[in-house]
Amino acid sequence: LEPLYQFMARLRLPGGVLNATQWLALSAIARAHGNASLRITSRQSIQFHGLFKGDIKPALQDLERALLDTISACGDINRNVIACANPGRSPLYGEVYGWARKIATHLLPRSRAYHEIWLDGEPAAQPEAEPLYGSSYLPRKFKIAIAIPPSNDVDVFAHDLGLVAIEAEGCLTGFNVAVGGGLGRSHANPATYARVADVIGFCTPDQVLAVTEAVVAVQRDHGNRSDRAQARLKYTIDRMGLRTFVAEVARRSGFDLSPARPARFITSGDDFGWVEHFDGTACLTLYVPGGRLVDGGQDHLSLSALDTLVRAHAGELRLTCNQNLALVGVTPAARPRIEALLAQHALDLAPRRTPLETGAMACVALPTCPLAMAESERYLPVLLTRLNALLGDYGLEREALSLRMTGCPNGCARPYLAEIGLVGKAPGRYDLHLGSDRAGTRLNTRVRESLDEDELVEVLRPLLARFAGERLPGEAFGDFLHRLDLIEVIDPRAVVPN
Ligand code: SRM
Ligand code: SF4
Repeated sequence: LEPLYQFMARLRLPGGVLNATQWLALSAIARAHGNASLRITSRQSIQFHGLFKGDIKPALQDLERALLDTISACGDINRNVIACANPGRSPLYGEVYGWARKIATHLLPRSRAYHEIWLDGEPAAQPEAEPLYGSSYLPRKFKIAIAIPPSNDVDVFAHDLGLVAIEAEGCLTGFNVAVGGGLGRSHANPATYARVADVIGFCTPDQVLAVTEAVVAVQRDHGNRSDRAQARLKYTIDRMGLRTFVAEVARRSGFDLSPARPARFITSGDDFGWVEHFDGTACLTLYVPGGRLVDGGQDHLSLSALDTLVRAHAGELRLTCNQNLALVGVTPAARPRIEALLAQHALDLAPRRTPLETGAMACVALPTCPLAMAESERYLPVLLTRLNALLGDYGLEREALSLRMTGCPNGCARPYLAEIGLVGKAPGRYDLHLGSDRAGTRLNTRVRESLDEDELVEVLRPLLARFAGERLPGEAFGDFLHRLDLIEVIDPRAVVPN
């Protein structure tokens, strides 16, 4: 079978916002053209899997009718701009979403090629000019995230450009600017590494497009175009030096950033269940195991049941960067009907799962990802059952430990920012990384290589036992490991810094 016979398509969806009609269109497209599943991604988007070649064009045309597209969701260009997805938490939510859209639009390619190729648009009459991207676009993918403290649900320091919304008296005063985050690495190439972004200053809202464009332009002109493994912005910054990079951004934008404002993150997870909004409506965040919606899957939410819920809601939806889904703007009058459907279709899984399960994330990996070295999405439920039992042995079953798994070191589920990160090495074998904080501000450390499931449990057991007995009140597992220097003593020969 020719290996590129079936494809994946990913939506461009700034801020992860959809309306009910769009959701139902996506669901219909997945059934008509894909493998009848929708996959919520770790960057607030939707992926279709199993699109055969002949289905791509009709699928993209159906998307267009729903006012959706896949432009620049992949490729060496600015990707989907992601933004805080917990609307109940802050009055800044609407404004920040507005900025995610403005930045996304500002950085869109001008080319009409997508329309010409997929939507039967008019062929371009003359060569198209790309003012920002030029003829050769960027050296590598480029990612932007906007966080609203204290929620770091977007993992703002994992992206090429992170913007941290700063509030004063309920108003958005601007953004702290962080540059050079990126998680992709390779087992075989020690010159690759995960990196958290550096905060370089503060800009006002009216400066943010200029700053964003300047950062992209410096990367366009200074990024490594001869070695893709060294092409992300994090390597450009480390090669140029942060100070030179910041000066170059200031030169291009025409102003200096002001000093960064205080900002504190406390969590990178989602608020499950109902959260009252300041405008009198409520938001319901549902736990979507593995981010996957499909009928008949034992470990998954049913796509058909969710369609029924979305039809009844008939309002806005928000995808989260933890691969979950929120119904936004539910009025008090609509709530009883939504609650009845939740109960009827058993859609509200969070109260019946442990915090370990609802906070865990896995990348897609096998069978669709061509880069996977090990299982991830399909294996995570199995592993979680085992780890739930392990936590139970020490009375830790209600502990919100963060665990993330990927099928290879590219880091698509951001495993290097989890308290327990598992990175696929070979079938059934994972590198173990330990020690991030729960706010997503500290990278973890690789402490063991190529563990199978039994070996993993064996390594974790004594650490969890000590955690249960010696932790300070409220102390998180990753912080505990650091405080007691347990990360270094697990097996010093195997500790390889990221
Ligand atoms: Fe990713 C490539 C899936 C978020 C780092 N990622 C891929 C591909 C397209 C494999 C490929 O190139 O053929 C995967 C498709 C699998 C499949 O079968 O669907 C894939 N990445 C995903 C998703 C769906 C994971 C998920 O389970 O949710 C996420 C889609 C996000 C979106 O909606 O745009 C996804 N990928 C990420 C993230 C997390 C993030 O951005 O917050 C990262 C780490 C952050 C970063 O970029 O540094 C990430 N993906 C990569 C890399 C390594 C990039 C690097 O700098 O080295 C690759 C490989 C590459 O680019 O060469 C990759
Ligand atoms: Fe594929 Fe690796 Fe990304 Fe997982 S982390 S989806 S295995 S590229």
